Amino acid sequence: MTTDYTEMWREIGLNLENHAGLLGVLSDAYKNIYLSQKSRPKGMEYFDFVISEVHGLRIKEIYEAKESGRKVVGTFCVFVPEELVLAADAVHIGLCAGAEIGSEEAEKFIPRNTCALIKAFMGFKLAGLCPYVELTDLLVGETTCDGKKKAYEIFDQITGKVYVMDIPNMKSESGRDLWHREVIRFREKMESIAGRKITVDDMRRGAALANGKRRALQRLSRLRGADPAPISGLDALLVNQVSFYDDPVRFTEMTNRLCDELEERVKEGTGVAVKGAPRILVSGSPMAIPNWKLHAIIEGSGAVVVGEESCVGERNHRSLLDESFATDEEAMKNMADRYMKIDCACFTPNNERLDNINALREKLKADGIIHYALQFCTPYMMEAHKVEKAVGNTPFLRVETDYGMEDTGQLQTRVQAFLEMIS
Ligand code: BJ8
Repeated sequence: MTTDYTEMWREIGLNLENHAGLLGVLSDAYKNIYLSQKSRPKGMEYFDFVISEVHGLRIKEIYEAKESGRKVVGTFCVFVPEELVLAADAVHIGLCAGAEIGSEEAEKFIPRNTCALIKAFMGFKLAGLCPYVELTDLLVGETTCDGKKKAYEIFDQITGKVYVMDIPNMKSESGRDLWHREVIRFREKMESIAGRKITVDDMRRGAALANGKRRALQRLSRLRGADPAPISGLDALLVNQVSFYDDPVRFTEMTNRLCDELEERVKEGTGVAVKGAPRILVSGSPMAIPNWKLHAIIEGSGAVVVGEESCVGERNHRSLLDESFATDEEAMKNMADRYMKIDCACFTPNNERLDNINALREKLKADGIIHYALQFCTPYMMEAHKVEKAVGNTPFLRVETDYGMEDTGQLQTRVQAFLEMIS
């Protein structure tokens, strides 16, 4: 960062000492993992810049948006209808965190055996490290896994601004009805936050923005099907992570520009790894920024990650919202339908996920699947068994880990043995 943002961080209420430590660690990790990669597309320079300003310029933009009267809404799950946030002209930020920070603070409120993702969003807040959380007017939780459900109750005691969407456990008729009503209730909540009605035109505008991002990410996903892969898994993961907090118009434009370049690379046969390098599909729990551990290990071992079957990946952008609505009712129905397609392991049964993984494996020509579950993430740990059976003869490795670095050596050994087996 070239600008000094200390005054802004002080005003927001961050713990300046802890925060300086966090930025130092992030910057070192980024240099080691990202900037050392070979043959990166030029279009990644924009994303390098975004990371260098992750708590700088983007926070300044949001701060200014707030001063101009816009609201800021933070979410933790891809179930929260982003288009309704955008329709209310609010800023939408995905708040999940991928670093082991503030765990000790978090463990004063939640059990030790809670997944790292939950500990991190609590920990970042409690340690005074997250400017995004501080700037939000509303934090939207959801009833997905038990850990999140109960953590939101505590998070509301701490922040006083949590709203929870009721997500059904089953995609039954009554489950779908419940969800439809929840989408309407969320729209009303957004109207009360924004202090005005959300019109059909507003929703069209929100839908176009959200779908624009999804189309760009779908394009990126398709391009990763080429051999040699034109972009590393690390870089593609980063683009997906940045999609949760960047300005949607700028993000879409820069991702499409990156894809233009990747199309050229595919035509020329330029790749980030040699043609024929093992191609890995990573599937499972979401990898929030800056959780790059598994990708760094896989790609550091000579393979290339060609896809993420996760919420920071395909599950977030696989389906578009049907924009052909003309009335309020149609808009609500289309939104409810679009989100009910999400194949999160919190549902029972969740057979669509198995079909989606097989389709993705074929589309990306993956040689093997690494199933990734955060420790204590019961839904994904449990579902690994069904995934392994569903992918048949495709080589499959099950990994459970957290945000810490203690198991890096052990993971490296397991991943390398897996890749040798594939070769
Ligand atoms: S739609 S995956 S974003 S709930 S890792 S907190 S599941 S114990 S994040 Fe998720 Fe929405 Fe589902 Fe996606 Fe719980 Fe697992 Fe932790 Fe998780």
